[in-house]
Amino acid sequence: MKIPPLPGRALLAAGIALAGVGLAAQATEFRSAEAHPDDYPTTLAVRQMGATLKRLSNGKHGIQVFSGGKLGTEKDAIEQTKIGAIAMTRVNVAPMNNICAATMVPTMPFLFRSIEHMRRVLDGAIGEEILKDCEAQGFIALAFYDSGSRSIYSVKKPLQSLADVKGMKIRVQQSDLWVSLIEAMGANATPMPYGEVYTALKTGLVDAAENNYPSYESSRHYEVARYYAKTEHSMAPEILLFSKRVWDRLSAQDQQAIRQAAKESVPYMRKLWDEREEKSLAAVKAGGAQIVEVDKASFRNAMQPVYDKFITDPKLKDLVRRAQDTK
Ligand code: GTR
Repeated sequence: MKIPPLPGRALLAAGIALAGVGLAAQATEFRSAEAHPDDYPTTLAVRQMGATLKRLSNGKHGIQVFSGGKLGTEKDAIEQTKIGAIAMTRVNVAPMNNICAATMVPTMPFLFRSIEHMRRVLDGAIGEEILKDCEAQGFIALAFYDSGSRSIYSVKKPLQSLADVKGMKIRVQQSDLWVSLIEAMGANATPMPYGEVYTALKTGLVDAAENNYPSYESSRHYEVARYYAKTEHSMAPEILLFSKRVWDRLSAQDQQAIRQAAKESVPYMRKLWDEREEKSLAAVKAGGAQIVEVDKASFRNAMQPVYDKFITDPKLKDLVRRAQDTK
């Protein structure tokens, strides 16, 4: 069937109008997608960014955050942002790995030696280059947010070394890199959206998943997967994406205000994050989770194939090398 061109275009225009994307001069509440609940550090940080933007634009622009995955999965939100149906989204870098190659760099297993190292790398030129790399794909990447380190949690038995992970079915984010990373551990990777993981763990569709403490707690995954093995295999951060399509319709002054508001939300987010990590750890322990120390080297030693497969392009090699060399 042939789709008539005019109504299609009219629909798109209506969609863009609904998205709150008007003329540059118009006041706008930019819609932003968020997978986490209202009290999560990422949600609070984007809300604070909205307040800063209000101030910087003399009340003209703000941000309306749709928390709890109301606007769909992270993959959907990225797609909606790309076409300009929504103006912004806060996602993890993982679902961007297949879209914007440079986002693979901060996802790489055991790349960062500590939270401080990660912050130094992402706050500097390397971080800027990675953000910039998403522009050609239709995204103005405004900032990184912390996401701590990710570890594997399982339903049936505690994991202590790589040998224990062999053959397990582990949920991963929707990223080829993540599939390979888990396969390099000798496990089977099952990619699926975040919102489906609780049920997948509960029904035995997967044996394990992996995440940081705040997500492990707020998603209540700890209620079904009680063994949290401190593999700390990746510090894949969060990323704040603005639609280039929407961006290009804004004045230089508005663009500058948005960039500044995003940057100003980063230290606030980090403060919330550090507090939340502690609170979440205490909450999952109180809720019956067991935190298990692991033979970390056994996991780290298995990761070379992931670097060999994904860090082949000279630009990515250079970014990884410079990140490793950052003191
Ligand atoms: C969380 C992250 C979410 C989402 C989730 C997942 O740590 O904050 O944006 O990516 O992980 O595993 O899907």
